[in-house]
Amino acid sequence: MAFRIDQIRLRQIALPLVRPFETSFGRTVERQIILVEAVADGVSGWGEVTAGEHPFYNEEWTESAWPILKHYAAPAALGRTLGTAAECAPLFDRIRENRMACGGLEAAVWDLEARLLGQPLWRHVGGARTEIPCGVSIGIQESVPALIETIERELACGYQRIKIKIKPGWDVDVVREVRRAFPSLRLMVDANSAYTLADADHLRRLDDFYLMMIEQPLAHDDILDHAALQAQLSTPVCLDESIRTARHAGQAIRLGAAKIINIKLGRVGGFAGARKIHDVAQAAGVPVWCGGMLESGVGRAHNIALSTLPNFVLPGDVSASRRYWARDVVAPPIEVTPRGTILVSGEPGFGYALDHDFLQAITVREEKLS
Ligand code: OSB
Ligand code: MG
Repeated sequence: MAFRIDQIRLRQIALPLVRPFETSFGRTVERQIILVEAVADGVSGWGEVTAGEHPFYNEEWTESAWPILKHYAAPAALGRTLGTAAECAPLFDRIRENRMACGGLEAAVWDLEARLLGQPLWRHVGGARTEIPCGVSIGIQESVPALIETIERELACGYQRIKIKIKPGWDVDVVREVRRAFPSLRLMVDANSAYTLADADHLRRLDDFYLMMIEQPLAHDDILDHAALQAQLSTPVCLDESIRTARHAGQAIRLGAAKIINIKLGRVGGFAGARKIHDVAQAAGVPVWCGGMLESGVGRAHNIALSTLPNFVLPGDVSASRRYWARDVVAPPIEVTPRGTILVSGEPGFGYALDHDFLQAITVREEKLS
C-alpha cells in the first residue's frame, strides 16, 4: 500500500523532569523535545527527535535538529510516494550524520504506515514478544546512601536490572557499596565516554563486582580502544555512542569491542537502521537492548515497539512515564507491571493516545511544512 507524505509538522515542547538527571557529560533539568508529525491521506504518524539540549552526548542538539529537519529531511520526504516505510531512511542518505533529526521523521513514517494499515507499530516492525523486560538508568547522585535509597525504590517497582551512571571519582567505590548492599542485583554501569585506555587498570577493578556490562567507557567515536580494553576486562563491554550503523556494529563485533550493543532509535537514524544493527548482532550471537534518551511518551512508545524484536533479550532503559514526567504527553501514561515489564499495546500505531490539550499547552514552537 503506497502512501504520499503530504505534510510534515514540527513541534517543540518544553517538558520539565520530575528530578534532574546527571551523567558524566552533564545535568538535565528540563527537556526541549521536537515531535515530528508526518501526514498522509489525512492520517498522522508521530516520531520524537531524541537529541539533547546540548551537543554533549553526540553532536546533535535540539537547535541543530530543527533546521536539519526543516531544510533537509522534510524536503527530502515531502510529496514523495513511498511503497513502504522502509523506503524512508534512504531518502536521508545524502545527509551526513544528524541521525536523531532524520530518525524522528523516519520513526513518524513507520508509525504513519502502521496506522494506515490499522496495525500496532510493534507488529509492523517485526516484533516477536508482547511483554518487554525493563530496567532503569540511575543518574549520578548526591551521595552513596541517596543512590542506594533510589535503587531500593526502583526495585520495589519491580524493575529487573539497575544501570548506574559512572564517571571518574564516582565509580569503583560507589559500585563496591552498591554491590555490598545488593549482592544478587542485576547491575551494570554506563560511563558515557568518560575514560581513556590509560584508565584500563582502574576500570579492571570493576571486574570484582560481576557487573552485567560496562557501557561506553571510552571515546564516543572509538572502536579500537574498546577492543583493547575488552581484552583486559572480564566485564563485558557494551557500546552505545560508538555504534551508529550496521557497519559499525559488524566491525565492533569482529574486533571484540562489543559483547553487547545498546540500540537507540535516534542514534541510529530510525527503525530501518535499528533493525539492521539488530540483525547483524543477532547473526553474530551478540545480544542487544534498547537504550533511552529521556523520551516523552512518543519516543518511549517507539522504544517499546523496538524492544519487541527477537534479539532484544536484555532489559532495556525503557521505563514508566512517571519516573521522568509529572504529566506525560500520552494519556494514560506508560506503566510498568509489578514484575518489571511493559505490556505492549494492541492499538494501531505506537499504541498510546496523545494528550493534545497538554501538547498544545507545552508547545514552544511549531511549523507546518508541505
Ligand atoms: O547513555 O544511555 C545513555 C540519558 C541521556 C543520554 C544518554 C543516556 C541516557 C540514559 C537514560 O541512560 C535512559 C533513559 O531514558 O531512561
Ligand atoms: Mg549509554
